[in-house]
Amino acid sequence: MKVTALAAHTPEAVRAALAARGWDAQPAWFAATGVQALVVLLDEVTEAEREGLVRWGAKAGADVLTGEGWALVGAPASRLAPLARPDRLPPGLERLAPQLGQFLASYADPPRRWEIGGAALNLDHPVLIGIVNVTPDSFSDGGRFATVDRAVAQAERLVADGCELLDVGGESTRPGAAPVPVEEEVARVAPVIEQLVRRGLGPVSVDTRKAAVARAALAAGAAVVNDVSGLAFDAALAGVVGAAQAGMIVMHMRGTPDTMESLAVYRHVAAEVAAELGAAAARAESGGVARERIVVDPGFGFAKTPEQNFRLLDELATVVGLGYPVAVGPSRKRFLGAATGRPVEDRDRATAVACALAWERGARLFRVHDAGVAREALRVAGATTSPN
Ligand code: PMM
Repeated sequence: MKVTALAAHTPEAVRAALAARGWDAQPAWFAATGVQALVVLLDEVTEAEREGLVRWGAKAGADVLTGEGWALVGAPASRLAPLARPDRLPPGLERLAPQLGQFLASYADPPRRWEIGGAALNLDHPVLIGIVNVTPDSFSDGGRFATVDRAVAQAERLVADGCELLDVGGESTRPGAAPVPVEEEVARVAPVIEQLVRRGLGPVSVDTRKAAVARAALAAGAAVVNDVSGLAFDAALAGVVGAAQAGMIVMHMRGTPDTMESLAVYRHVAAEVAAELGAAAARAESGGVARERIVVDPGFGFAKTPEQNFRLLDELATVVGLGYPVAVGPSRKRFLGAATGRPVEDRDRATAVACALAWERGARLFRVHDAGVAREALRVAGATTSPN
């Protein structure tokens, strides 16, 4: 007999082993996701539920670690599956089924498309989102593309480098940035969006927290609204996006750019960011944005210390577990400078590595200032993942 240790960090190795033994692609993928070891953390668990889980774990051969109010369950996905089925659930564990079921379903069959205004983006490969900042004070390229012509030239470069969506922002979100009145923000972004769409450089996204700016941007041809406040800034924003049937990026942050640094306090950053982001995405859905139009983003650098950003990057699969496509925006951020010692204008290599790591953990969209190096890194990372 010969023993081979298979790589168990994703279902790929099992899928490949089964395919090599003649299995068809679909059954091989589903079997591979079934034997994949998963760990779920349950909070707000009652004493009776804890006891029920321990009993179930002993019978099912699952690992169950518990403390007061929580349980951590580790088992292959196929063994967890009965816990998500009301007809096979052990009595007393009914509260577990809906959320676990949603997680297992999206794990085995992740979203493959993102519906945006008038089109859809295919997520079977890394999708680059190019940043077109039209703010005079953005932290990395402030002032350089502050005119329409310059913004168009930058957009052309980004598209030539493989960007499939252009994100136009007219308000800096760095700490201490001056607030921009609605009329000023519209005057910055609307003419640029109009030009980009007219020249066929779209689809275009608008980076704004404000419903009034989003409305003007959508009228100018934007197909996506990217809200760094996760619908915490302007409650009317979801209705505007929903009515226009546009796409929406819901990003995680706490507080406002001025208060966020004092709010970077977490006991378990990935779990808390995922929970808060899940609530923000639910706000989007109940405000009228269809689920298939929503992308979530953990908000690197927003209310997170460098250490917390790295922890979050490593544990990004927890955010992916929400079941929405995940976008990330590590581009040129301070935590990359903390690791490399490089100044902001020399962080595109570090950005590319962060993007590749995020792809491996399940992110599908990557918001970058310079697409050239990121595209190469993501081509390599993407080539390690076979389409399923
Ligand atoms: N970061 C910034 C602005 N907008 N949007 C999303 N979805 N994700 C991000 O990480 C993000 C964002 C800040 O960076 P910039 O000032 O260079 O645009």
